[in-house]
Amino acid sequence: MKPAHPPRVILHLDMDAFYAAVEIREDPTLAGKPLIIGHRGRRGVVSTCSYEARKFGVRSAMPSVTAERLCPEALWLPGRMDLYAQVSREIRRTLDDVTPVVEPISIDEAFLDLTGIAADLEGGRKVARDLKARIRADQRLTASVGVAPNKFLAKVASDLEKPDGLVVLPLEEVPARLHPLPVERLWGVGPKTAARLRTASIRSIGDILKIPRRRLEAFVGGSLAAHLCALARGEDDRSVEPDREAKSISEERTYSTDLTDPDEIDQVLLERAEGVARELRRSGLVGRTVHLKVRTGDFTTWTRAVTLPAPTDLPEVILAAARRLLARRIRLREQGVRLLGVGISGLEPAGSGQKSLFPDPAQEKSRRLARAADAVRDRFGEEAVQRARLLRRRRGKKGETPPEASSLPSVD
Ligand code: TTP
Ligand code: MG
Repeated sequence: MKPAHPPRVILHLDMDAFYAAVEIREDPTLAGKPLIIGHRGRRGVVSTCSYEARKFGVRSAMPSVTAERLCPEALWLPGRMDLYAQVSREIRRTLDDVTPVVEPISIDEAFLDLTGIAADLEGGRKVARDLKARIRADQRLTASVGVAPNKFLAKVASDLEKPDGLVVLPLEEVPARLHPLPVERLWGVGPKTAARLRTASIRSIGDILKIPRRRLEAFVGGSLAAHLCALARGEDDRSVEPDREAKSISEERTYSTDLTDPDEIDQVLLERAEGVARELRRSGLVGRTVHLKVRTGDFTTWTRAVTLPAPTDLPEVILAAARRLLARRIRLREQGVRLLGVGISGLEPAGSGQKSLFPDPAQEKSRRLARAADAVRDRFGEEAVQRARLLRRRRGKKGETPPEASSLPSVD
């Protein structure tokens, strides 16, 4: 008898040493050499490097001075974002030929849902092989691909045999291939949680399932414990979310009681900025024009917008722009706020602009934190990760009603 639902077949693709590989393609004399993409010097950061440079310990996001010390003979290139973005778009078209269900994660990474296209994981392997061959033929670049019954395992699999890997990871192989990996590989485990887990002698993913659940809960709390155990068993039911052709992303809320306290208004502004930033990151997009929409108690609606010097997906940057609009371009007088919305337009794929190539370490840290929080929120919902600022907020929000069908205020 056939099962009611075909088995899920999820593919994760991640290009190998992406920026460096594109540079080597453009100048084959670089092949086989330690190559670092980034700016040298005290303020520089490594974007990525060739696998030859990795042998010396050089890594993405490392300060350039450290990389120079580890690998003095490395060749350095500043990077050409527009070229990498162009290659990324071309690869995306190849992925679109496989299935319409493509979820881009970053400039060189995407999930594809092959359910219904491949009958089972072995069918997925064939699709993956063809896809890699096509990328190699069209782009002269290698990709590493993982095929598994869910996103988490597919992502783990694509990383197992980098570069130029193709790993099919069925549930049966979870003990052999997933359990030996360090706990940091689980979504939602950052350095802090990893350190806490180490005090309980949990180092590998398999260790998570070895200690009594109660003890694990005592270390990381109940919901994170449940999440980690599910991942350690190789379970993950999130779906591949194809990116909509979004022209803008926005979030607004109407309040049954007008907000008057400036602190409270600032806090909801932060919440909306965080929501918009998170949606940008989920969609692999950055945006350039920040919009603010405010309806006051007397039903006057203000819409204001400002265009940033560079596109962003960071909540802090969106919040700062929204705050400026609120402070300088809207006169609330004694009117309370009945509706508040934050939006962003001028969207483009993350990484296609000039800015994100050599980010300053503070922004990079912020982005990393945001991504880690995204991973936990994806699993547990909005409340799972809240910035300290949001937590301090009084319990019992003021009669917040569900978001209106978001209409983005026009640019003025
Ligand atoms: P990654 O896929 O993380 O790295 P990679 O493709 O260079 O190497 P790997 O074979 O391990 O996948 O990131 C893709 C590109 O994004 C990378 O080539 C450069 C850029 N990038 C940065 O600019 N800064 C960073 O900190 C990271 C992680 C990536
Ligand atoms: Mg990559």
